[in-house]
Amino acid sequence: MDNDSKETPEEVSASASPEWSRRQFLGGTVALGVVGAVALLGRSTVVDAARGIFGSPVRSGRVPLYAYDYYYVPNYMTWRVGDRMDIIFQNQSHTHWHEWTMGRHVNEQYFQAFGELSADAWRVDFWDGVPVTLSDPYKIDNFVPHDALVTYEGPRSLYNIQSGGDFSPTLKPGGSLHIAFTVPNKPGIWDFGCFVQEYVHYRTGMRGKVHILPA
Ligand SMILES: [Cu+2]
Repeated sequence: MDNDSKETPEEVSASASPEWSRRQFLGGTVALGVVGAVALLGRSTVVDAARGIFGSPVRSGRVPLYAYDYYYVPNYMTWRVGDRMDIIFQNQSHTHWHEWTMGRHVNEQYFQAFGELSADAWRVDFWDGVPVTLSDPYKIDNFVPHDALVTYEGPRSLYNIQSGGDFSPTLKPGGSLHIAFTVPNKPGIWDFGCFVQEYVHYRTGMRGKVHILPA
């Protein structure tokens, strides 16, 4: 390509034409490859992989977590063991209920289930044994503490505490909840997700990851 500058305009147009076509072809092939990868892996997986390469800053203190139809912002976070977290969970949807659960090894056999799910979504619930303080409940549909050690600020009736399933605050449209805790000594990659409407939200992309670094 160093010779291009020495060519006359006529020669450039004559020689560049096939090269351009080839580049267009290659570009098209790469684009098809990316589309194929997205179709195979799902959009969120590709995004996660990219962020895994480039890293993300360690979050602590007040961190907003937004629920939309059907995704979270952010969908990837890095925490550090021992750090104090104040997750402000907010449902930005005007029409849908959303929850926030976190764990490992989703029970995929329930993906085809219909109606009520009686079992836990995660085989391992991140919140087991974790002290958590809930405050500022607003438009809470229900809250399942499971095996977390929960302190409730304000009237318990506002939380509509239920039993069964994983630790999961479920918010009505426009709802919000302050979830305060110290990151427990559970380093590694954790998944979070919303299993509302028989896993449809989760399967549609309403999920994310938290990478917990050792203290
Ligand atoms: Cu949801």
